[in-house]
Amino acid sequence: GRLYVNRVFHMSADKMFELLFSDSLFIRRFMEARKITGATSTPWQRDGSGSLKRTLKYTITITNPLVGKFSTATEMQTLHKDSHEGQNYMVDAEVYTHDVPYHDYFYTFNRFCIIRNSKHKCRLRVYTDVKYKKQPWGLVKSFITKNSWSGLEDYFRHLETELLEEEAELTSGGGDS
Ligand code: YK8
Repeated sequence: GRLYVNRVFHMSADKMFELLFSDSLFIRRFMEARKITGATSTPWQRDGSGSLKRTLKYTITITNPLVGKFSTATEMQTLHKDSHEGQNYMVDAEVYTHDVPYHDYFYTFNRFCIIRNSKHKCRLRVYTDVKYKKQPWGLVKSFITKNSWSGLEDYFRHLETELLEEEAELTSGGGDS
């Protein structure tokens, strides 16, 4: 896998979690900028092991010329039970893109770690991996992997940029940060 984001932000771990994993203005605007439409989400619900789970569905717009312009996607998120409010959060997300070529072979695994640094600082780490449900022919596999990495890199670089913007807005004028 790859580590796409690994940086300290001047905001609390709670704030970071709220920005990324609730129906925040931030995430709504970000989705709009990425042309991700029709997003629906189940509420966070506790499973047998004590973790919280939710399922998101949306349509993504794709810029890769090899692929159709849109794809529906399903994202299953797990907030691990040892995530302590105000401290650290770990969210695993499995993303299935249903309408891209070879969609039945692979999915994407994203792990978000939000680690409290101090009252007003946290570290965000996003680790990503392309996973295979069945083994494709070698050339196909490298084709999928290569095309997935480029799309993911673009996405997470953009997310990091927008988070830095948000951080700047939060720390300017706020006063008590
Ligand atoms: C989520 C992984 C692969 C896919 C795409 C497919 C290439 C198909 C390969 C063929 C277009 C928001 C990606 C990047 C679309 C976007 C997905 C996003 C960024 C040519 C063999 C959508 C996180 C996420 C996970 C997986 C990404 C797809 O929050 O290359």
